[in-house]
Amino acid sequence: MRRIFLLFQLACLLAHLPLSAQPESKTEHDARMEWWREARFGMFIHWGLYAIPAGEWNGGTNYGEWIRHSARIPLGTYDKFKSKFNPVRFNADEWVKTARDAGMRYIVITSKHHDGFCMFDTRQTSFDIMESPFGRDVMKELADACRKYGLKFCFYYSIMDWHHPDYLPCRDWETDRGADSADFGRYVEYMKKQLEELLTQYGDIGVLWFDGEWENTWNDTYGKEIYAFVRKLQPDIIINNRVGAGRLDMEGMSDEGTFGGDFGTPEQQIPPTGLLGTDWETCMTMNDHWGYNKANTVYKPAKKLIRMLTDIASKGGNYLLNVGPTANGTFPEQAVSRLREIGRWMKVNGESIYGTSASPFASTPWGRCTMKKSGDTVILYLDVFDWPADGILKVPGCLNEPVSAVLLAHPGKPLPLSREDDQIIIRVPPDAPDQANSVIKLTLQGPLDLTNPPEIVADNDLFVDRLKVELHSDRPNVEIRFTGDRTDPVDTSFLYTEPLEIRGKATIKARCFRDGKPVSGTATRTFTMVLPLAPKKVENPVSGIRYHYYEGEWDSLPDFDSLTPLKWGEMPYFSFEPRNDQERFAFVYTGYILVPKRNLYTFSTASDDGSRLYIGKKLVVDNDGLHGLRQAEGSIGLLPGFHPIRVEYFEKTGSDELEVYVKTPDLPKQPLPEEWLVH
Ligand code: H79
Repeated sequence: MRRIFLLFQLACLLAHLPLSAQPESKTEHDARMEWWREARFGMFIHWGLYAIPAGEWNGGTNYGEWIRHSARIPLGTYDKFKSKFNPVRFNADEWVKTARDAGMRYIVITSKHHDGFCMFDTRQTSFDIMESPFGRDVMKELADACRKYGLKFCFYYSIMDWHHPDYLPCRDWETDRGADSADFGRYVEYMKKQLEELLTQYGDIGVLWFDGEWENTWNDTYGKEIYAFVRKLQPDIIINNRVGAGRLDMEGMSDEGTFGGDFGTPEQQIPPTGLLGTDWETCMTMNDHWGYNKANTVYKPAKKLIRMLTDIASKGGNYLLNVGPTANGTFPEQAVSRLREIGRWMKVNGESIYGTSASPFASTPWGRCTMKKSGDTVILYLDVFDWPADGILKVPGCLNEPVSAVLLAHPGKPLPLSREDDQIIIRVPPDAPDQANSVIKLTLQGPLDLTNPPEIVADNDLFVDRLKVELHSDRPNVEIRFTGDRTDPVDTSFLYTEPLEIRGKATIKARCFRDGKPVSGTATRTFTMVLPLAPKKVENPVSGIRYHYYEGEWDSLPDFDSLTPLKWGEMPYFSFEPRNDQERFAFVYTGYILVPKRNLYTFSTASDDGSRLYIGKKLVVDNDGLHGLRQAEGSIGLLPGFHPIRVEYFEKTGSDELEVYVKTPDLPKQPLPEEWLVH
């Protein structure tokens, strides 16, 4: 049976359960996450047999840690790298000191990547470093060095394994590993035995960083089991979201209602804004490869890396920056020099990174901002990327009394401060002390009092009959006044005291006032009432839906009317079961949904690749295009009864997945119930 069925039941079960199998209070969770949130900056290390070919195979030079897969190297050929692995210049102390001197507080290293080679002493396979000429347990040496220099030691572990005889799926090009005798359950047992070794042989481990979870053999049931297993062996450990199966695309966050571990993992990208209330960590390479590639000598400049670290901290995330060591056991020179430059910057400016929280400003024209609160004092670290030519730095929209400002580069020299309306004016020297990021530490008398507009909070911009709207501001001593007639709020406008109930199209404008004077910008949000669609008559409905199955190669959903389906029929729920091939196929599902009451219905699809959902003639969800698991949603008003539904889906290559969800103002997001589907 397809994974969607499993997920369907699971998502219902899991929706309101805490992430771990053992119940954990928020206080306990915060305590477990504390060192990680404080650290903000870590080193990723991708090291394995792939360092030997160093990215080159049969004339191609663009390979990395995926080389066995991308170049389709036979198992027997790849295995021979084991007898060549002899990194004689490896020195654990040197690696750890390089990370420490760069300001990094933890190291995450590949104990096993997708190629299945184990870089640690394992009794579960002979495909490990102990059987190489080197024969030393580098993980033990690194664990000891991390302890010595005060860094947290953490393991990366790939779920996907192209080497193990029981791992599934096999690739169609694999000749020496057959699917017939493979047993995925047995593979999971192998994983558990290895995880037990990793969690008992090397002392306290900071993070278990899973990866390679996206193939259709992995699911949230396994994810939950492995998560609980790991936490049982080391209760304080932190586990990334790739232990579960709900990660959406390389943006790295997990889908609502799936099993998301302890933090999200954006890969090679930084979220455009902070992600409120979630922990996340951007992992990134300095050049274009994770594993060592000798031809790829262009690295991001240190200035760019420093600004990325700052950008991430200003959005409340961690930065896990990768190094791909060579086969002789050294870090590439380009990586070392950049780490040294970052270290120089961190030595001066580290306090603007460690233990800070996200910027409280909506925007900071000259750069970024991070924040620390202690008692009645608020410290803002102003990360100035664009140094003001006139020597005047303006902090807009801040009503707090400034106490002091200094450049972290010259902590002994206070900078002159003044105020112009809601702007704090800081006089700065003519030249930036740092080309990447000059940090000004601005100390304020708390609590924070920024002129950010109040928040207008509601489920949706659309509604059917009525909508609850709340206005929020966390500022001290303000009242919120609002209008519903598109005029700007003044000191005599309606005073907000309790949630509003909207019963017709309305534009709400809201603003904060203190002593009769406006002390914020104005927030605006428009709400639209929609007419719910009338249901259709359906003669003799039977449960399930119709499907039409197509084959072809597309980059977006085709015009199905001009195509001939290869198969059609009925099925109980959206499934790929009837397909002939794992790739280059499409399904169109049609039928009716029986909705229970007059309401606003919000549908969403999570799909890889594209999908669309229509109710009647209206396109409600547009999630088209070639992409990894991605989600999109849309809303429509419906009267109780039968409504035509049409879901289109296509898959080009790689993973395939389709999930359809529904929510209403009184129903949390859940897979579209099977009982609603008829045809
Ligand atoms: O361990 C690193 C990567 O190997 C792993 N995650 C990070 C932390 C990763 N797995 N998959 N991906 C990243 C994205 C998928 C990339 C692919 Fe390809 C595109 C796989 C096949 C096509 C890149 C290009 C790898 C081979 C060719």
